[in-house]
Amino acid sequence: MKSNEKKTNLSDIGLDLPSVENFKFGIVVSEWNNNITNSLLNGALETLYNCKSKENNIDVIFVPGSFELPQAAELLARKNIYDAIICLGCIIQGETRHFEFISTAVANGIMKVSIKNGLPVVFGVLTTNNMEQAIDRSGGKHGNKGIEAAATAVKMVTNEKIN
Ligand code: DLZ
Repeated sequence: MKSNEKKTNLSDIGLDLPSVENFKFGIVVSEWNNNITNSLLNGALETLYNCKSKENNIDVIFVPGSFELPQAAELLARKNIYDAIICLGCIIQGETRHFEFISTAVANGIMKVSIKNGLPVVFGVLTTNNMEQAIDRSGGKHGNKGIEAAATAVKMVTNEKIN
């Protein structure tokens, strides 16, 4: 696929990526809705391995919920050993405003960690109205956002104009 073609399913960007053999990745995974986040993790790992990443260059860290993703990402960033950090989570709308608070905090928190540390910290967090939408985006009819998150990390670490 050419870079200027319209992509209707962003999981396609995982098909044509450069090698990341010499880069180190941290993947932070929320245990909340772990049926979904495990699929996101599998998609992310598969993508990194397809780009020649080695197992010992990928650290996977689990946290209780998506709210903890920015906290863990910040602690990983401080180690100064990662080229990129990928955050994977799934926040599903409930009956209260909890969803909005967590989604906003996580998105802002991940951006802050990224800017503060000058490091790609990828937002691989599903924010859906229901479980069906989450299933569709974690290996279903709308692809796997874990693949897209890893592909984003690969593109960021290999972009010579920003590194
Ligand atoms: C508490 C909570 C709720 C209600 N829903 C979700 C969710 O849909 N997805 C998710 O990743 N985490 C959820 N959590 C847990 C919070 O992210 C967090 O772990 C707790 O509020 C403790 O800080």
